[in-house]
Amino acid sequence: MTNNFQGERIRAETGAAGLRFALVVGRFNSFITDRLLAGALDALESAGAEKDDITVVHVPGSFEIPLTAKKLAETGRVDAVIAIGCVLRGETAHFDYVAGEVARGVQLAQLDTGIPVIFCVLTCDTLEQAIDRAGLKGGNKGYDAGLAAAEMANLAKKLRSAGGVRSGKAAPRRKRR
Ligand code: INI
Repeated sequence: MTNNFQGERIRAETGAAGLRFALVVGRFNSFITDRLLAGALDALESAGAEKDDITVVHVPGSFEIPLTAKKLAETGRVDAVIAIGCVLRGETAHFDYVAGEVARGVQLAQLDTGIPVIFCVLTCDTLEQAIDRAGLKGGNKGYDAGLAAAEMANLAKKLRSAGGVRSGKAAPRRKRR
């Protein structure tokens, strides 16, 4: 159906050269978050990001991620932020509060600042599920987040730049007098 689409189609570059990134990493469940961080750094560097253009900030747990991500985005010195955490379901409702608030806060951080904040916070029922997503069966979600950060950084830049999007319907032509 989209094959014969005639309008404007925007695709962002996926390279990370010349772009600046900040990664906010929760120390809680660091056995998992360290691996997600390694995956994200691997993806960014494979995509061409320079080490000097990457800042890693450690915070106690996932609950602290949104404020830190927002402050980093507000500096105007990063093109994308990656939020890395791991929330594991325990026996109380704590999981629901932490998982819900980090998701909501990360979304608010990117909507409030206009800087993409990539959500790489695992919310799993078991440690095994988290391990699977941090380098084993399910791949490494940190790596995926690194790729998403590069693409979204490029897309946000493109949409910000003048003329990034065509203005929709062409203005009706004026008759020459
Ligand atoms: N933080 C996590 O990142 N993952 C968890 O699973 C978790 N649990 O289960 O409690 C967790 N709690 C700490 C929380 O993020 C804050 O650091 C803490 O409440 C201080 O504000």
